Amino acid sequence: MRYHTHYCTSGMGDLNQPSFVKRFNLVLAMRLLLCLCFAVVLLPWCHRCHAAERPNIVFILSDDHRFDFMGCVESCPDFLTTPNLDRMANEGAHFRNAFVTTSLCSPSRASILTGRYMHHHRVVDNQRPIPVGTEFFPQHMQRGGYTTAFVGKWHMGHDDDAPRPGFDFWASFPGQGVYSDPTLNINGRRESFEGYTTDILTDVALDWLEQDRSEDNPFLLYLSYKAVHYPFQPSPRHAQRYQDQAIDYPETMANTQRNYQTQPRWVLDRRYSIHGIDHMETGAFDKDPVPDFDQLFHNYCETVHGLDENIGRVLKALEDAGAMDNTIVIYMGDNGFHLGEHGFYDKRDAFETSIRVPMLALAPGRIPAGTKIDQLVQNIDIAPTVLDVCGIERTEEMKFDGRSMQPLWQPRGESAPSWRDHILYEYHWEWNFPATPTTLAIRTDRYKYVYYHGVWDRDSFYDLQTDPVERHNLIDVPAYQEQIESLRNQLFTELAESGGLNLPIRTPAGERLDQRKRP
Ligand SMILES: [Ca+2]
Repeated sequence: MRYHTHYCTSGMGDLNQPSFVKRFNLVLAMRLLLCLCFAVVLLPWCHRCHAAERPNIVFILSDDHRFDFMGCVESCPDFLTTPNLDRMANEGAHFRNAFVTTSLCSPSRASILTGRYMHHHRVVDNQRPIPVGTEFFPQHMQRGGYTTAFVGKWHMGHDDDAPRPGFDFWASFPGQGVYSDPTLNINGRRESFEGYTTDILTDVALDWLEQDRSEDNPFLLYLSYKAVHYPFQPSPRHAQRYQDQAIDYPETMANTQRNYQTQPRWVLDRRYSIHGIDHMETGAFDKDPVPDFDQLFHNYCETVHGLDENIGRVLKALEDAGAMDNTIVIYMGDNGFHLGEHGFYDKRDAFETSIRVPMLALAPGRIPAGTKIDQLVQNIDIAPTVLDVCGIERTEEMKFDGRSMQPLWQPRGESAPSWRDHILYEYHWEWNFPATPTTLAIRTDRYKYVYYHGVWDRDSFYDLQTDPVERHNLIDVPAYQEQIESLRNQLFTELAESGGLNLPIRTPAGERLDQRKRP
């Protein structure tokens, strides 16, 4: 009951200089003294020694947080404030072109943990656990001497909250979890908590940081928030915070001929599905009472605000502990989210607001403040990046589709590091939510070609430079046919070479939400 008592009464309480703060402070003081003694003759040495230390990793994952709902992004709503995420961007690196390989919770989480495409890890929907025997990057870190912890939403399969391989400490819940009063499986024992889940997960994570552990072992904290997944639910202290703010509706939200005349038919059709603006769950457009779109939008922003506040608590705790100088904090979302774009409030498809994610990295001394990274990076890059920065030796068995992003933030020579010039995207049709077809896509820094499988419809081709909101599908424009064919060939050649043309048909499982509310 220790956790229950502790957290139920702590709420958003301060750390009050816990033991790990004092321990780190003592260690910091000793290091400073040592460096001072040898400063004159050994300063260059000290610097090199420090840089060679194996860093701690705090990897923070959120759910459905779109890339531009951070104050540091120009298209962020004016009223939404995210000072802690902005701080990470200002004092660290902001990956301004970060994407997922699949825009859905479980497949994206599996891609982060394995560094592999969905067609390799085989988690193609939200209904099933990851295949037994799958290797996660925290397992490699454990073998490399890291102490590891997982706190929060796992969500691969709905029923099982048991500890997974790769983590010395485990605190999680089955499936999507709840926004308040969660029950957590902590190392195999269930504990009930009272309060807002985002706060409680932070409490549990900070408590784990407090615990005594070997000075010789750096740590990995994998902190995976439930927020900001639908249905959005802000903390009571943030409810109503943004309710009176005017919303700037996306250009592609209205059901007009201009918005839909060149798009595939399924796009218009999806407006009337459970993930569409004109479905029963949204009010302003079809007269249902709750929640209407404005309410949805405001709730989302308030939930993001609570997430940001808790990320601030993590940063402060590391800072108070004096641990920030040897810790790399990475923040990202598991997929994007439309808030009205194309008539949707969901993800899954290959449109920009679905596949883009926020990604930030803060590491004073390692990553220069204000670093802006514009290369195309993806969720599959996380695993190889973390192993690289931690100096974990790569073996033959470690197969990653992504690559280490470390060269992107290290001081550059005269030329930029070589990097991919396009990304691939894949989404597998779900029996539970049939409005979005199986989708394969290739995106360069300017163009996007999207192939839809198993549906009588047209494909998509967008020029993101002249049409960043993807309103005009150019798939039938004669002038682009050569380019379209070239991208299509490249997409299928790369997928074939990677074994990506054999997506499985699964036995239907879970609830089917296929109501179509089309006039
Ligand atoms: Ca998600």
